[in-house]
Amino acid sequence: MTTTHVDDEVIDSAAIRAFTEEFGDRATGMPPVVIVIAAFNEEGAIGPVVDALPGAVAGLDTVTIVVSDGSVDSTGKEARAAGALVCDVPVNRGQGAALRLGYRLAREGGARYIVTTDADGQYNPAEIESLLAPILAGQADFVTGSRKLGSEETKDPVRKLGVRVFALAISVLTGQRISDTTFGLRAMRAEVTGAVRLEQPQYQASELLIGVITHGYRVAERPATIHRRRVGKSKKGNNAFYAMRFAGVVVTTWWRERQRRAPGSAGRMEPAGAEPLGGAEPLGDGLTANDSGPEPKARPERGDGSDAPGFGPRSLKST
Ligand SMILES: Nc1nc2c(ncn2[C@@H]2O[C@H](COP(=O)(O)OP(=O)(O)O)[C@@H](O)[C@H]2O)c(=O)[nH]1
Ligand SMILES: [Mg+2]
Repeated sequence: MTTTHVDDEVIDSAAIRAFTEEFGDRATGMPPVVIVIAAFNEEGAIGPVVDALPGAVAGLDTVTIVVSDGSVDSTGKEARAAGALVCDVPVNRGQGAALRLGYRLAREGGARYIVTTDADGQYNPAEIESLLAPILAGQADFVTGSRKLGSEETKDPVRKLGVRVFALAISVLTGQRISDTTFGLRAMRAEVTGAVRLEQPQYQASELLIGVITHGYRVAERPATIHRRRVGKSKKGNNAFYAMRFAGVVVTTWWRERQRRAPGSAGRMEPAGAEPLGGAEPLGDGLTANDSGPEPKARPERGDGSDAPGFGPRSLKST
């Protein structure tokens, strides 16, 4: 479904209102680590995934938010039964729109760190801790898992080639060496999600990654595992369609970010999610009142990234 910015805001606001009414203090006083999952028709998969997530990571409590948009099965019911806070969106917009809303719920609810994973059991929850570690140590602001540094179950040569080609393309375009650009298991400081412009309704991974890099956040990779989907099938279409859409997002995001950073460009961006949900007071910069996490080396200006380093080659930060 195609929605305009105004439609999106109306849909998000209604969903946030319903979420806050349903979960009350749990929605406005989130623990430090919030795990966000976008789920679409993931009955049979989402319950075990939520069940397997850790209640604490590195000594920090977690909660899981599942954003289910337009699911016509029992995804929401199953996720609630497993203990997740579920945000039901009546229309299907895509994984990007769902994650954007989930980030907002987490950030404005007081999260310090946001972790993403998928509803289909392709990622290993035991690896969350190693992704969060560089952030907790103050060495990174955004950490993505990498199947190239870790392992993958698929034998599909086309998917494998796609991962390599997109990693090379984004590395060349941004100057940040990256080996896996579509890994769904990631960890980041919550403020990152409010600073980067997120507009892609479905193929969101490269928009987030390119935005994070071009805002000057410190990016790292950690070895991680990706399994084959065991229940249901991919919502992203076949390989050719996926690759085409993904390539389109890479090019348009790269160009948009280049324009934003061009000398003389106003480069204004709407901060995502202006209103706190109630519990946490935003302290400018997208930080919430309970944020005491490490500072980025050079904290980018919220929304305009004017102090971010250039697009040229940068030192290798991924490990
Ligand atoms: N809320 C929401 N989640 C989606 C949508 N499309 C995909 N997802 C979720 O995004 C995650 C990744 O999707 P998947 O189809 O497995 O993509 P793939 O792993 O890249 O092939 C899963 O948790 C899906 O349920 C959507 O339209 N809305
Ligand atoms: Mg999947």
